[in-house]
Amino acid sequence: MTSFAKVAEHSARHPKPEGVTFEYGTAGFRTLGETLASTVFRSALLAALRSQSKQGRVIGVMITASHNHERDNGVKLVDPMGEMLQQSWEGYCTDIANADSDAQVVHILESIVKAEGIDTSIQPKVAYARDTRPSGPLLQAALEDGLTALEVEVTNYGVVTTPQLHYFVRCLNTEHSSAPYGDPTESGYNEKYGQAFLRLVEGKPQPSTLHIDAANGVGAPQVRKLADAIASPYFSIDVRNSDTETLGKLNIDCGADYVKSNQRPPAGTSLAPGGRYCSFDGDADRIVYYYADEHGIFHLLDGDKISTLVATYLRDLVAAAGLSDLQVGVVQTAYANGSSTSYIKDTLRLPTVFAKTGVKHLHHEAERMSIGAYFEANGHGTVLFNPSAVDKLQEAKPTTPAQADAIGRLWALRDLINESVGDAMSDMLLVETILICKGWTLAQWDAAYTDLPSRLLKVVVNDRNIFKTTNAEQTLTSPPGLQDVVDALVAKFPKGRSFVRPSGTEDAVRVYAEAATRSDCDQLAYAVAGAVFDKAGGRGERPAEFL
Ligand code: G16
Repeated sequence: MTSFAKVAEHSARHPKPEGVTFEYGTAGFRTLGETLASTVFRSALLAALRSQSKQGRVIGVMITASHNHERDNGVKLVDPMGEMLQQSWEGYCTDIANADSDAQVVHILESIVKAEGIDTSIQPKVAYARDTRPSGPLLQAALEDGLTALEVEVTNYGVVTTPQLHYFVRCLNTEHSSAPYGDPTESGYNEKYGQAFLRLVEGKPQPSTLHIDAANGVGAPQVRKLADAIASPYFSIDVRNSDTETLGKLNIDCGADYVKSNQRPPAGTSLAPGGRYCSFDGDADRIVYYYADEHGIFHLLDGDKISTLVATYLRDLVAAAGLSDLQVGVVQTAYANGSSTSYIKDTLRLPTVFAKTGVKHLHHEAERMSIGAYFEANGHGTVLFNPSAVDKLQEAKPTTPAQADAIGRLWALRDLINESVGDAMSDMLLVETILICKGWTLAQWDAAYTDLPSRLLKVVVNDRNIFKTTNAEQTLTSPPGLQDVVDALVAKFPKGRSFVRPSGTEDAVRVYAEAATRSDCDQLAYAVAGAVFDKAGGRGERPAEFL
């Protein structure tokens, strides 16, 4: 029987900072690392209850702030199949993080037990890990104190990528089932994905070296271990921005978020024409590719390009396997480039739906499809095989060697993909597989369609909570009147599109714009950002580069 007797005493060691309000946002709590100890301690308590509410299955806790600045940190809970925490529990997380006293922390735990009908005699189990941030060890200690207070059975995975922790949780919870996901260890991860990759590419022409920008984060050591496990010329890599020791380097002037937002290579990287490049973010859950053409012009292959590449490949394999009733679909967010959406609908003729930002939203939409590819433009995403699709693959009776080959490749692809969450390393192997099988350069991949020029800006405001949206975050309902201003600006530019939404991971409002030309796009983006700044309490410098 779990007792809350020790909770108040342990909680007193991690006082909540005064005047700070915490919110479980797009991907858990994210804010200055130095303010987070109480929140991480309390997240441990909730993870224990969540485990008991799931009959003692393992819940994951990841300490990371992913793409954010190094001084930030964060914590999120991972549900038993490696997916993001069920949304109905996010409110509990926010409530307990903001409890004003140790007694209130206990009171909230008791009320959750009652509301969820939790059997507290069940042994809770939690697996946890952290990224390379300097505040990580202290926050880990706070987490461990919370787990100790509730006598949780723990597995500490140390410093790993966020998607690895998601994978471990899924493996731990399926270990003794009829469909074990894999061995819940780093070497099990490398073995599973590495072997699937080799099964798919062996016998094809070998690719040139892939230059990987690891954002000076945990992806650097982990991708090297993956390469050691693969030990094949099919995966020849050169890892850059791999300094996880020097303070102040994580995600700075490098990494997937920098490359996508600035639409240029990491600082200090000169791209050789024909070379192959990609960037992870700080915890390796996002990936984007890029290259320079023969004129030295930079070209970005972002999450939209990855999803169209993957969806096309899966669609063709399903057809070659003779499984015409298996429908491949694509899930995007409002950030998807308009050209990619048109390409999916009009050229690929695949169903596509829009979800709110945050992989948790895309994941749920993709679960409804037979085979659902979901990617955010920022490079975060994966592919899900619905159980009915898996059944159809199992029942398939190939009548030709070509059909048998396609079915075998679909099985191998399923082993190659981290279905629990978007994963830079697994996604990279997936992209590499498709490029190797097609014998494509990055430029050939890029040729499918041309992106509309786009721009993503951040505006810092006094209170981003006044921003409310609807229509998959494409329309503002608050502050009053601001959407009308955005609409009027958009109407001035051919193929113009713009929207404004509050970030769930940073203290800022995001402004996205696209239009037919680079100049129009930038004018639109800065005009909308200026309107946000003027009408909704902008702080600091007004965004006005082009006005
Ligand atoms: C997280 C989420 C992503 C989301 C991104 C930005 O990424 O996992 O789904 O797109 O934040 O969210 P927002 O615009 O709300 O700040 P990461 O890589 O930081 O975990």
